[in-house]
Amino acid sequence: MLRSDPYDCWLGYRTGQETEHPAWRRARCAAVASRGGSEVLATARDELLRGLSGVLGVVPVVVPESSTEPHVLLAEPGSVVARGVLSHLPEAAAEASELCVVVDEEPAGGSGAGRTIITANTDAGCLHAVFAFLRRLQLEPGARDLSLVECTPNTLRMLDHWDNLDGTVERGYAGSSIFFRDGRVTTDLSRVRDYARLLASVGVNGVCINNVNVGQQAAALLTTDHLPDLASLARVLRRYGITLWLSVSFASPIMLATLPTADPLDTEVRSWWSDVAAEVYRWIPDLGGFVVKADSESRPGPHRYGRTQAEGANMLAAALRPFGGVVLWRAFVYDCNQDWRDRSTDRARAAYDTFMPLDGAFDDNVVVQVKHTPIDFQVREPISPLLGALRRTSLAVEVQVTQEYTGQQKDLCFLLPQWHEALSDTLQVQGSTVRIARVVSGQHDQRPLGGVVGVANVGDDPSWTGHVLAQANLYAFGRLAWELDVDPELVAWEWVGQTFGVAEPVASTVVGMLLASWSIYESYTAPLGVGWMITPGHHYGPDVDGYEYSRWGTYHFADRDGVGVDRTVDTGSGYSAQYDASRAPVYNDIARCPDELLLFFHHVSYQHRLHSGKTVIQHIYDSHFEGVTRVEWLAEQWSSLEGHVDPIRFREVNERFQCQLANARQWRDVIVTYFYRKSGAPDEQGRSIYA
Ligand code: GCV
Repeated sequence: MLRSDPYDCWLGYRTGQETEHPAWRRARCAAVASRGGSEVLATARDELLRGLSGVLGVVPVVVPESSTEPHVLLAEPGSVVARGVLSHLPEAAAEASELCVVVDEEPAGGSGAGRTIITANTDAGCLHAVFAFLRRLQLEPGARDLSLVECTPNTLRMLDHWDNLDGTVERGYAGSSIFFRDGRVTTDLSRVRDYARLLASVGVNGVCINNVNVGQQAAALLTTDHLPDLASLARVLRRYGITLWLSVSFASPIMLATLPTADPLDTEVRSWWSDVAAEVYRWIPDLGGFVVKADSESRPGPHRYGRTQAEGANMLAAALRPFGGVVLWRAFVYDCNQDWRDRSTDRARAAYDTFMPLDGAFDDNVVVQVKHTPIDFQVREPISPLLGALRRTSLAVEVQVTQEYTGQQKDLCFLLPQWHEALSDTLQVQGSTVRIARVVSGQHDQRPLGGVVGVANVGDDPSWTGHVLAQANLYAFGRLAWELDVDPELVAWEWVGQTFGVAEPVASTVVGMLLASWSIYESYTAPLGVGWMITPGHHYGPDVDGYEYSRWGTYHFADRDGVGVDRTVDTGSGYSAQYDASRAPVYNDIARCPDELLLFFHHVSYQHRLHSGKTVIQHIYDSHFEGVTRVEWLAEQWSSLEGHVDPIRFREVNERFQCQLANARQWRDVIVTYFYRKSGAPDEQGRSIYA
């Protein structure tokens, strides 16, 4: 059994796989780092030595680059060796914003002599290549050749923290902020350093440390009261190839400078922002830029001044341009003061209605950050129609790693299958089929900026994520940001192998649990894509009508005859027409709409028959009863690993499953009872319902 500290996550480098394989012999014999020009290269060299000694259990000997001993060589970009390696790559690699390469040079006869060269096209890439090499070394102990090429087209691979300066984390389920405490940036940066290492190991290259809901306290991050501390923090991130970003309030000129307005076309406002940008970049020359939530959930924005989202974003972009900064402008703009009586307003429509008319109006250092779902990260929603529709605007797709609506890190829910299902698909763009990944990265429209942003799921909990198995979501986020259509099963194996080791029965048991978990979570919560049956405010556990008569635009319209939201063109809100030609007719047609999204697009009777052959009401009963049985299965699977997983992690995860079981039973009983009372339809299997 491998004993690992949960704090190390997947970087414990204790896989117990020492072998006498030739490739291993080479790694054991020697390691040569580059001459180590930049700080990132120095980090890469240190990590290589640390990884080799952790995995092999010996301290590698550092030999000169020219050594004839078998050795591992970290070749810095631009060096003769690196240029030689990169010039032999396939053409596809030329499109990459970053590429990592490992080449095993094995002389004929496979004696284990020769070199393993690790290199990349950038210094940060070298660090990512080291991690990729160490990953393969651990996961494929039998591989004769450890060569690999990994490229990413995504320039933005970033985590957004919803951390507040008082140390709380909005929608955080893993303790307090690792960045802020008592109104200030934390001074002990050791945890930030360890976090940066975790992120760099999966290629993340940006971190926005403060909540997009920026209040008075956080607005002051732009002042010299905080900038020296932020500069220290940026220095720590920089060593890991990660840039710092800040969320700013659109009303900052009013909040910090007592200007009477924040109108983006006002000259004084514009020059105030330019001065602020100059000061911020004086302290943090490589700041990524600003993240902005505007005109959303009571946050100020350009609409207050009769200006468009583009006018607002471009004003900030102009201030950041001289310093190479970028504005990440969120598309999460909607009216949160809706009247539930008014069925003509549909929150799902909001982002598209606001941003489509502005396609092409954003400056080239603005990236519009689009949640991957049209409303708000429910367990099941369709993909946002903006992805693929905005063609003259740089894009970043936003996913929620923190499990606000998917079990809050008490319930197991491995999210990569959810992200994969939406983002690995294709779209019809002007008659041709295009991969969403190419649109998001900017490749399809030759836009240099593009990528993926995740809402972070970590805090100061000893395991970072509260639920040890939720570490898999952080790992998976990095792999998704690198390669939008990465295979969830492969990633699950990678994470488990590096976290618990590759030995059985642990590896395949945990992989099986992870891969089943999203579908299990969906089965005992809101059915068939309808969403929003959660307890208002904290969003954990069921409250079917909790949001039904509220201002938030989140309704299910269940009555005695049926349930679901009519978003069709003829009789509903017309939302289905926002999709491309491959999706719009399918979603709009009750006969073709996929079962799992039926209630998102249609209001149907309880006796409506699904493609599965079941009626809607029977599906609700069956999925909720089965959901609980499947959670029992999860708990049993984990129990079966007692003695194979170290006691600390075993106990902690076990406790979470007890909590998940209670939650699933509550969901089942509330949902089946609610729909039985509404519909009066009996369960075909006569199970216990609280009539
Ligand atoms: C940061 C949802 C969450 C909010 C969050 C918001 C957003 O509404 O419940 O906590 O605010 O999304 O993405 O801005």
